[in-house]
Amino acid sequence: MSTPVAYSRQGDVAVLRIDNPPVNALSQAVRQGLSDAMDRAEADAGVKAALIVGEGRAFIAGADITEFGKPPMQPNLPDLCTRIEASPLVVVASMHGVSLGGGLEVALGAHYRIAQPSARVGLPEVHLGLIPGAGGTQRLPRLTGAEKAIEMITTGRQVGASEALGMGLIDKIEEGDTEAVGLAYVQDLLAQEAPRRPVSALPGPDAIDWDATYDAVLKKGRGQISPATAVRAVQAASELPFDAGMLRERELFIELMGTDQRKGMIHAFFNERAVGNLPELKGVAPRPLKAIGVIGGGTMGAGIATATLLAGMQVVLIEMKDDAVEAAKGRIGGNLQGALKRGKISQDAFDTMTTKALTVSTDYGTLKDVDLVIEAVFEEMSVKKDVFGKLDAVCKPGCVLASNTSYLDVNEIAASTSRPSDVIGLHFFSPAHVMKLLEVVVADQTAPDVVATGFALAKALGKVSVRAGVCDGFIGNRILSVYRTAADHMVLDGATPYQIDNALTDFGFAMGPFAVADLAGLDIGWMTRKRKAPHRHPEERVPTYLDKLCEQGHFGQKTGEGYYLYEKGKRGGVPNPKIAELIAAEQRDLGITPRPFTDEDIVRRYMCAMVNEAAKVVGEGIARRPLDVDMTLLFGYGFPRFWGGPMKWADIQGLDKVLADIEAFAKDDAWFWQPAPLLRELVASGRTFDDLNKG
Ligand code: 3H9
Repeated sequence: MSTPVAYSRQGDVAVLRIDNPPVNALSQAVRQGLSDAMDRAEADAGVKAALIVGEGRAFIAGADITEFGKPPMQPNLPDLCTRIEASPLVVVASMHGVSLGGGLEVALGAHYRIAQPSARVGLPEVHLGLIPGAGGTQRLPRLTGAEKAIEMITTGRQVGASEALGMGLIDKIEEGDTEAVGLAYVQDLLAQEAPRRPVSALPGPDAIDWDATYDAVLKKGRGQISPATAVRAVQAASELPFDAGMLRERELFIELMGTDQRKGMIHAFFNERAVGNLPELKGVAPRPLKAIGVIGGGTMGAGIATATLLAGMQVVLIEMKDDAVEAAKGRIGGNLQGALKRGKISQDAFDTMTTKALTVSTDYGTLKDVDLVIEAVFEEMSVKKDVFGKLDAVCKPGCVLASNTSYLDVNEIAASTSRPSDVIGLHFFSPAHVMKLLEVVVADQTAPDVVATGFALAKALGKVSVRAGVCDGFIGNRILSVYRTAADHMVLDGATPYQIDNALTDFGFAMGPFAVADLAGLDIGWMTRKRKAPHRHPEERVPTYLDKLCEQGHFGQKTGEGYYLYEKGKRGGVPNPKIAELIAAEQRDLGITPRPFTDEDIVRRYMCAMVNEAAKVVGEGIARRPLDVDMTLLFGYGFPRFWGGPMKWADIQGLDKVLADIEAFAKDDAWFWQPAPLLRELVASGRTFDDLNKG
């Protein structure tokens, strides 16, 4: 049977070469191969040292994540690392690309480590809801001390080679072929008669204030438990002998392996990658993407232009008047200045982007050569149609015409042009050069290669792209409007906006819905309420207390007053007492007796509303798969990653329980809580949302 670990001999050195594309994950076959190759090296007469190298783009990217949740297969990784370390040979790891998780743990099992200047190392297990489980929490702090190890493990941060050298994590940096530089290093060590140097033999790290560190990391994790658990594992490295520390690490690792958070985060890991792979686009080539047009230089247009410039493309931005041209240039320049300050781009790149790569003009004629144009003007159908008419007249044949609308009918926009098959929705999230999500909205007549071009653009911009169908709000904003409504109903019935915000940040959201509304601007919701008023169903419950605040010109953070009061220069706000008065007045008018809600009630209603609407969105084909909804909420709406997304959350709760809750809520408000047919179907057939992802 072929093994992914090749064995060869270079004089008195055995070379163990791991070749398991794409990233040399430590599958069972690789673990077995490494173990066998170590046995062979030790039995090979005259061999004094073993050199471990990786083929392809990484040394080793870590344990094979696809094996998690399945029955364990021998040899296990901690034993393998211990076995490597215990070898009588001098063992050296020669690292390139990334050495992550179990990959770094294998290298820490070696006696010496050499790396390419471009190599990066890290222990990213917390991003999977885990801690390092093959000695990383015990060996790393023995080399770096507790504080640096805790910082690396609890953030999952990747460290570059020179920083790793400074931390004592690696011993040497050398550019060149990994095997050649590794062999030269081994020969040096052998010539100096350098001893085997097991990290486990080093003393454990000095004590720090473990409880305070644990509490601080727990708080920062906003509900995520693995980073704080890592602190306890490093504490064991300080307080226990090595072997007992390893047992403690194993115990904690296995405990985390059984958690819902681990399931949620691994769901997020794989689906973040799967979401852009659409079966319908297999073999469909995207159109070229060298020059991009942007219509409108407000916050959104300038953000889109910034993201596009940062991806190395040419941008032509159109504004209406000369002063708006200057303002747009200023906004884009400001965004790029931020990237320059953070070291994301060089001064040279900044100069090219702001001068050569960017044209801002009032003349639509300058768009004649662009490959794709994104309209980001006022959300009003007549304005959009006017813009698309102009684009239709000036853009070259084959140019993709995209709208950044967040809820308008892309079919209607497409129909206003002579080339509906070239029209698509590209819904960016503000600030567009920061937010990772892009909804690619496919209209009835959009050509497949135009869809492929939307996805190719997203990839070039480093975004997570989700395919959405046409409906009011597409995937994200449509679902948002429903769970926001559930929150509004709870306020009418007795929960305060502040209790709701707190319950949801405790659940893991970055911000609660009312703090978000203040940040986005209360005028947006006010306008939407007015827009929707004429078509409203008579049974729909819509609170109006906030309109009164808006009528007084209070729109949230930007005016200093909303659900919260904001003091200049201070982060966050304090509850606005006017809100309680306005709510109480509305409750009196409607004859509602406020009732108490527990935090659990709040989360349950909010999440059930989200899942129910999401199930309708999937059932209607607006989202093709539940995973598309999960990634939309994760990357565009601050949904806690450790739950994997609302559909994964629902699967974990049990869909029968979610449906039973919705049916119970419907007893008080049957119009709002109409169970999604798809949810009923899945419960009846005993399936999960995740089953639909596999189809
Ligand atoms: C661990 O090590 C636990 C131990 O402490 C203890 C154990 C007892 N396994 O991201 P890409 C796949 S936990 C399986 O598109 P890039 C990935 O799904 C692990 N598969 O490329 C994708 O597949 P597809 C700690 C993996 O160049 C393909 O490889 N390690 C794994 O943008 C290419 O990936 C981590 O958490 C894996 N470990 O980025 C590292 N890794 O083509 C996780 C990747 O079918 N990985 N795949 O979609 C990464 O961060 C990035 O993948 C990496 C490459 C930086 C390596």
